[in-house]
Amino acid sequence: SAASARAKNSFYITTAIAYPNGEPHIGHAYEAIATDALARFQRLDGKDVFFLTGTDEHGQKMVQTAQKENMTPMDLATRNAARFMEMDQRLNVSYDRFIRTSESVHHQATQEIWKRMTTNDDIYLDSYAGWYSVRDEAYYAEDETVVGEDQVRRGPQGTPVEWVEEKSYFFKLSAYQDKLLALYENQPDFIGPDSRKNEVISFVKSGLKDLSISRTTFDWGVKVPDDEGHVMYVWVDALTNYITGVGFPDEGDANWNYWPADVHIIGKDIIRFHAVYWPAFLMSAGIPVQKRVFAHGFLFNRGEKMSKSVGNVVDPFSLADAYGVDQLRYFFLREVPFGQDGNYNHEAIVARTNADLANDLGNLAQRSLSMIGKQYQGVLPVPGAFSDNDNAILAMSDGMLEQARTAMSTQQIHQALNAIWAVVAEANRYFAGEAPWALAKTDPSRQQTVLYVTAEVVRQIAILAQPAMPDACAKLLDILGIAPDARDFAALGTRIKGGTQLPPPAPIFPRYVEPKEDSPG
Ligand code: ME8
Repeated sequence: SAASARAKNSFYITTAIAYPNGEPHIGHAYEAIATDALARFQRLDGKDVFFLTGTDEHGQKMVQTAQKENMTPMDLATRNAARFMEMDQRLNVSYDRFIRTSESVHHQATQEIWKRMTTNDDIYLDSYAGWYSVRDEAYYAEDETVVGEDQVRRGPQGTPVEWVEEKSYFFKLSAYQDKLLALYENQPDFIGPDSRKNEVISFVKSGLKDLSISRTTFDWGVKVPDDEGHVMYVWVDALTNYITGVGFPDEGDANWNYWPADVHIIGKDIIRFHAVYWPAFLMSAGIPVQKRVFAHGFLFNRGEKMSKSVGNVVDPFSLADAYGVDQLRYFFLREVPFGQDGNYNHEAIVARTNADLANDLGNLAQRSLSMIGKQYQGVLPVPGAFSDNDNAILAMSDGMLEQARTAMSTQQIHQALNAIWAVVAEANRYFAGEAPWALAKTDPSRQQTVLYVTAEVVRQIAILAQPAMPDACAKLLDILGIAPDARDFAALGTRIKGGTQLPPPAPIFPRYVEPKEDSPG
């Protein structure tokens, strides 16, 4: 059927939904950029992609921040959700839907999943007494907390916990221990990277307690059906965004075919919610579980964890202004092995921008295309017979797509870029070795072939680097005369056409030059 054909060719990817209790920070930008690169890659590879992002607007943290700012939680959420959308626009993040959990469709979806879990006999009323971190919006067992020298008790992520005692609904998480372990066993790709998978498996093996899933001491959240004195624990509603976003509970909604999600992209601090609680809720409600969760690492500014209290938060807007959007995107995706923690600082961003982009790719394109401009009036030469060197660089270039596919299928974005930049390096060696500038007089037909081969390799690089640098690659493809409908990965199966008139060349990757004032990194 059309629906199953589409289901087979579809790709559903999500970011975590951010707490809009403040402005977006660089960790949010990093996650959005990486998820966008993964989404763009699949689109260019012919998949029907749905990319969901948004904001997680309920919970005690939002209530407390709103109180401090003398606002309602709704006004605070609305103000900051707008900033998240601006960030996505600034960073060229190509989401299909931006969900806000305060939307009424989301309240309905969350009440529906709650009802289904109730029908499955997994929810009961009792009372909770234990530790809660408002900053993490997480319950912790006593043995997960420690009292520091400052006499403050903190949870495993270092955030303060407070004692909570109230009437509460519980989810029978303990009943899902074996089912979850079977899921990890039967679906070995369910959690990536492997280090996180091991962490989750040992957490589940250590024994699961039932989970408190409602609060009564504030009312900013999704109401519990038939018991309005309770609002749902924010994580129940937050996780449900992934199905609201594709039409749940309307299983006749065309977007419902995207479910189950191919991958949830999240940070390592929230793996437990996504790889333990979420599949348990879904199993309880009789909804297929997501295919995969991938946890990226944390970004640190010069080795320190960014936080407002430390005062080293660098906002994504100023970084984009300082270095350029594509330069910033490339830096994060190439520099930090996806799944590991990473550092960023001014010197590292400048080094990448100038070496990989301005020198290696930019100069190669600029030198070859300006030679075509000057010596051939901008007409891309028709090649003669290919030499062994020509065939070798073309073969290496033709091999990029499979390497990138393999890497991207497990979210190894940096590996895909490594494979592409290995060809950039080899193409520079080829160009220097063939020395086409010296061939103008001695062997013009050979010069024509070398310029053609170089243009073809640059075309392939530009097509494959689009997920990381959409705007710069579009400009590069413009000056190579590539039509807008010949820029997807299917176009890698053909060769650039010799004899075509190219537009005038223009520099694509400027060198970073230090401004007079202090730099923001
Ligand atoms: O956790 N480096 O929201 P959030 C990299 N609302 N990633 C980082 C980071 C850093 N320094 N700091 C945060 C929440 N992140 C919940 C999610 S999903 C149903 C609900 C990542 O605003 C973090 O790991 O605290 C998470 O994936 C995302 O940013 C949003 O974090």
